[in-house]
Amino acid sequence: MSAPSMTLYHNSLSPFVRKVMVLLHETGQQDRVALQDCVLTPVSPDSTLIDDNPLSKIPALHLADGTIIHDSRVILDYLDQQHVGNPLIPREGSARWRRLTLASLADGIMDASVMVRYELVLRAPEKHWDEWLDAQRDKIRRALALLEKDAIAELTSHFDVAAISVACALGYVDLRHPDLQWRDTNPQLAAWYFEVSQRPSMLATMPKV
Ligand code: 99T
Repeated sequence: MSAPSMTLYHNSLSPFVRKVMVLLHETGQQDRVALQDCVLTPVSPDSTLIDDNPLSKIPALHLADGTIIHDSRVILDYLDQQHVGNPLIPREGSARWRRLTLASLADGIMDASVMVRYELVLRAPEKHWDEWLDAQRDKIRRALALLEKDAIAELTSHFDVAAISVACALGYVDLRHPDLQWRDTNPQLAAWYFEVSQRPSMLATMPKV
């Protein structure tokens, strides 16, 4: 086994990082990447990361030649072009736009979930903006309802960028917002998630609290 040639700014609690890690596992590339752990929030940036990503957001990927790639969508695209197996992001055609749109919906669930998390843990309780929190939670609920109604067959068909992204979004909702009890209203999505959670790539990338 050769030494890792890339470094990934990483935290196991980040669903965006997890997408990258799951893709690495699914495509057999996990040994190519060294992990640089970061602990950060919007109000406490990571000083090392800032040199590579002025936004101080993870994930960011440092390539052997010094090139920096972010955000998670760009990293997934890059890594999916570095292996010889079947692509996990369709290269062209209507499948490409559909699968990327499902992945984008999942990213939106992550974004809203992270916003809620930051509001709840970083701001004093008396400053919490309840209307805004509810609006973020509504985004999550609506996105999950759409997946339940329209996307189960597509998610089941193969474990690609769309399915990886949805699985990581659900894992994060479970981690940070179990109060949403999303399984109660989305039983098919819950059954699908139960199945894919058993994949080695998902088991190997469980958040370490
Ligand atoms: O916003 C910040 O300054 C720090 N936050 C992050 O870096 C989060 C970590 S999830 N990452 C993103 O927001 C990346 C979003 C980007 N569009 C992408 O990569 O796709 C932290 C979750 C937690 O701690 O609970």
